[in-house]
Amino acid sequence: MNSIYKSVPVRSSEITPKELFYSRRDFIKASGLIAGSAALAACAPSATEAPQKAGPDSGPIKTDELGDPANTYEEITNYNNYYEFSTNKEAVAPLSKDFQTSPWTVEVGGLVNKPQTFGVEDLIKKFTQEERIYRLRCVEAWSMVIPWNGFTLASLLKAVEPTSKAKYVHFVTLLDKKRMPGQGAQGYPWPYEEGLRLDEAMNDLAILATGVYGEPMLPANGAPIRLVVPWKYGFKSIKGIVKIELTEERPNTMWNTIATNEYGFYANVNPSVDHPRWSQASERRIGEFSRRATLPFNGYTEQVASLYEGMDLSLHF
Ligand SMILES: Nc1nc2c(c(=O)[nH]1)N[C@H]1C(S)=C(S)[C@@H](COP(=O)(O)O)O[C@H]1N2
Ligand SMILES: [Mo]
Repeated sequence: MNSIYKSVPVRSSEITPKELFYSRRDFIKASGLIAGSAALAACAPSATEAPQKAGPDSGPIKTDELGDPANTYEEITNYNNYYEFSTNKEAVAPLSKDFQTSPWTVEVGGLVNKPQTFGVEDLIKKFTQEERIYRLRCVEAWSMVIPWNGFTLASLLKAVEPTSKAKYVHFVTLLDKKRMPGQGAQGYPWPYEEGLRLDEAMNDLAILATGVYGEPMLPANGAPIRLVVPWKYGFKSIKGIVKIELTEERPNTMWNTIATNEYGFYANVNPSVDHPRWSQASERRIGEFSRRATLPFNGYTEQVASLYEGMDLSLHF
């Protein structure tokens, strides 16, 4: 997780969306430049001239509630953190493309009255499906805007009825070295595991996602089912979930086990608490060329700040 300074090459896909293409051509015409690849590269969009982004269906541009355009489907599905496949963000998509995501079950148990194992299809049928356009802020100081499809984690938790003893929710990724070649890497306590406090898990922003841009989720994004908690650093949003367990004790999380002082349990996006090795004050939105300020709770303060009342946020990184 220390490759933040690695530059991301401009993909042809960042140039192809027609809205972007035409706006650049207009600029080229206006400035009297000759259209060509060098000229196109030279007038890369700035942060003030927000690039227009299109989805796989080239339908209307989707934006988040702050008005920021969603990243392209290309960007979202080809620049990924998924250490079970590779630590190289651009290698995840090719290495995971044939990963079998069906059949797939999620075991939901622990301190609940109604433990149950669900097929992913059943979850999609049973719970109200929604689109949520969320910012994803990686702890490595890059971000994207992603239109997810999924359902609230609260709806699933209510269905299994947590007992009064349940205080936390523990999530576990599939463990299968044959299918997830990155799990052969030494030094990681596989399987990937994550956790939330029960009240965080019940917050309406927390979803289990099964799709992106209205398409079934691809393996690179965590298919068939992954968590999305947009006010926390990206590593909390665990992919390829096979088990959800309600517990009384705070669960282990893989990144906290590896580096306790770098990746806390809470991991709420907080521009005023730096990572020990880099600043968290700003971020690079994938597809943009200048940095932007990181927002407290990744811009979701209104929805989540009450969860942390009375906590010293400067300590809970
Ligand atoms: N199982 C698992 N989940 C994971 C990861 C991982 O390596 N393994 N990486 C995390 C990190 S660091 C980030 S930033 C997000 C990236 O999600 P995306 O590739 O869909 O953008 O997934 C998170 N979930
Ligand atoms: Mo991340």
